[in-house]
Formats: sequence, C-alpha cells, structure tokens
Amino acid sequence: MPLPKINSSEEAIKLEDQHGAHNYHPLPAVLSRGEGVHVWDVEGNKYYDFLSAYSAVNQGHCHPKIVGAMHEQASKLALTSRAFHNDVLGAYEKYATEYFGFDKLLPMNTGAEAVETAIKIARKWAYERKGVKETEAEIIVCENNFHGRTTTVISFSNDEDARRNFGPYTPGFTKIPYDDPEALEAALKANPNVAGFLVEPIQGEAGVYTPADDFMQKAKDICSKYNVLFMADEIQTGIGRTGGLLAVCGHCTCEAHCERQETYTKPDILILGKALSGGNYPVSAVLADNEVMDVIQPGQHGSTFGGNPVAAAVAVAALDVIRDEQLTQNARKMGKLFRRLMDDYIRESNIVNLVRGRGLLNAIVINDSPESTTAWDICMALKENGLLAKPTHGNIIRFAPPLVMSEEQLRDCVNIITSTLKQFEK
Ligand code: IF1
Repeated sequence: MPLPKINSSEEAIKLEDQHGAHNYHPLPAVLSRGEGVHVWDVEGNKYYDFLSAYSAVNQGHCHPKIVGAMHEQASKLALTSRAFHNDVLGAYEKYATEYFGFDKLLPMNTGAEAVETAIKIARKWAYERKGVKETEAEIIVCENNFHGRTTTVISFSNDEDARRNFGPYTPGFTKIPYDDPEALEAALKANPNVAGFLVEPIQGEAGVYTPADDFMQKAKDICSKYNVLFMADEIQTGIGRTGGLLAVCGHCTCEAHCERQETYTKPDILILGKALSGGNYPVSAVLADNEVMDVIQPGQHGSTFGGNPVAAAVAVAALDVIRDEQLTQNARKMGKLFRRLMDDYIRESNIVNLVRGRGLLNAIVINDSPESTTAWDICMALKENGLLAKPTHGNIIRFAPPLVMSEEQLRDCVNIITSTLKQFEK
C-alpha cells in the first residue's frame, strides 16, 4: 500500500497522537520538505531550520551529493551484515580514520550505540591493558551530561526525566562537576580502577555550556598522568558544528589536525554520530588507535547494520561536503557574527540575559524562571515568524542552524529572532 497522503498538519498530528508513543512533545510544525537551511510544512509555509535535527543536518537538508551517494549505494547493495565483507566499508574506514587522525574505526548506527561501544572498549582496555580487576572498572562522567538514552547511559544521567523509573541502573560510573579539572584529578587520584573519562567538549542538552578554553587539554593531560582513557563525545559538537573539525580542540580548522598534531587535544576515544551522515541515515562511529581498539576481537561486539554499505557511502559523502564546502570555517565565521549581532540586541534587552556558544552551536538564556513557559512561547512565536527552534531546558533556547548558512541568511534570521524577542520585552 503506498504511503497515505497527508492533507493537513492537523491530520498528521492526530495520526501521531493516536498511533504513536508519546515520547516527544514537538512544536506543532509538520514538516514535509527540506532543502539547505530551509524546511517547509504540509501547508507550504517555509521556515529557517535553527535546530538542524539537534546538529545532525550540518550539511543542510537533502544535500544532493549525500542523497545521491545514498541513492546510488542503496540501489546497488544496501546491507550485507558483517558476516561477509563488502566493497565500501574498508574504503570508508580508511577515509574516516585519515580524516580524523586515528588508526581504526568501529562503525555503529546511533549515537547512543557508539557511546555504549566506547564504554565497552574502555572497560575491556582497563581489564586487559591497565590491569584493573574484572568488573571493577569505573568511568568518570560529568554532572548534567547527555550521552543518549540507553539503559546504561541514563544510569549516569542526572536528568530525572531521562532516568526516573528506568532502573535498576548500571553501576561503574562516578559523576564530577563539568569544567572542573581539579575534581577530575581528585577522582583519578582516589580510584586506581578508572578506565576512562567520558565528556562532551560542550554540553549541548544541558544548555550549550562552553567550558574554559583549556578544559579539554587539561582533562587530557590529567587522564594521561593517571593512565585513563580520554573519551570525547563529539556526537553533537563534532564535524564542523563548533567552528573546528572537532570541538575537543576547538581552535583549529585543519582537516585531520595532522599539521598541528602538537597542539591537537587528541582524545584516546572519539565518538561521532549525527552529522557523520548529514542527517540522511543513522551513522555513528568510535575511533581509536590500535593499542585501544585492538582489545576488540572477532565476535566481541557488533550490530546488524553497523558498517553497512549505505552508511559507509553516506558518511564519505557527508565528510566530503564538510571539507569541500569549508563548512567548519563557515560555522566559525557565522557563529562569531551571530553572537556579535545577538550581543548588540541583548545589551538593550530585558528578556534575554546572554548568548553563549561556539561556532554555530549557540543558545540564549531567557530572563524568566526555568519553570515558566516563556522559552516555549518564544519558540512558538518564532515559528509564526518563519524560524524553527526549540528550548533545551526551561529558559534556554538552542540555536543550531545548518552550517551552509550564508551571511545574508544569518542576518535575516537574527532579524527574525530579535524582532520576535522584542514582542516579549517587559
Ligand atoms: C533525544 C541534544 C539531547 C548527544 C550526545 C549522544 C547522543 C546525543 C552529546 C545520542 C543525542 C539528541 C537525542 C535527542 C535529542 C538530542 C539531544 F542534545 F542533541 F539536543 F537529547 F540531549 N551524545 N542527542 O547530543 O545520540 O542515540 O540520539 O543518535 O534523545 O531526544 P542518538
């Protein structure tokens, strides 16, 4: 039976409400088409997309090169499972490991799967390389983290909505404050069984918290001192989003950091997802050098779709687009312009306290209580004015447009945002 045609947004919302699990509370926008920085709803209304599917659509909606690669591969060979080889996976693994500067890549599908994979690798490395007693490995994580929604990952979340009534929880995790190298050192000093430190270079869901510029380098140095794996979750911040190829090193826009190896804060385990496919297909990956990745031997980890030919072809095209269209550099330039223009407005505003972020991962803090509906109401008004964004928590609105945004489009969006905010001035 062909997919039934939806004739109105209202009809689509009703169908989801009646037949779908209620695990989200979306804005009442029913999108039916995307191209570049724009999306259109069922009625044909056009919007700037200022969420990019939570930083998955860095390359812009339905990028022809990525869609073309997906279509070509899906029409030729879509899935083999890893019971056999295929003629795309190895080439992708070579391309991506050279792109980011690692020896090996373990392909998975969703971000949470990649985080779970990284946790398993770190634990196994602790037992087989560091000499930690089996089942006693500990992983240090940060308060207000977000690393996905699987049972182990929410076990170390402190977001009650993500965690409540999903127990019993997976043990082996210790929380420390974010952006606190002293707390990290104290935790590693106190416990010789620590396998890894899992951290977001910028805490996205918590509200785009950008740490001190030297936090990542200090964290890496402390992990090296105590023989602990430095594990960077770049699922939301990586692949150009924050004006660097990776946020963990933040300041460089070079390709695989090779020409700046000495200053690159290279993680021991790099976790990627989202924009690794440009939002066209679930693709995630864990990258590490041999002394870490080689703890995984045949039959010890995997997934049906992990490393499938379509994912491999899409990821190569998605990474090509970031490089060929210099989207990392554009994110850096447009991000600086966005924060400057927003700061100009904020100086005169009584409804916005501040703007913060790096590259094109930014957020504004609304001058109202987190329990208020003001941030939501502002996002509803933004939608009426042609721009889609969504609050993270309470009074914080994240702004994360596709990295293909031009200066003219960005200025247009800032005008929409500031004119909408003025409607809420007290
Ligand atoms: C939702 C936001 C939340 C992530 C980081 C791993 C994952 C994510 C740093 C898991 C996923 C998504 C999930 C989505 C909303 C969005 C999100 F921060 F991006 F806004 F929730 F915090 N590490 N983030 O950001 O990747 O399994 O989803 O592919 O769950 O509501 P995933």
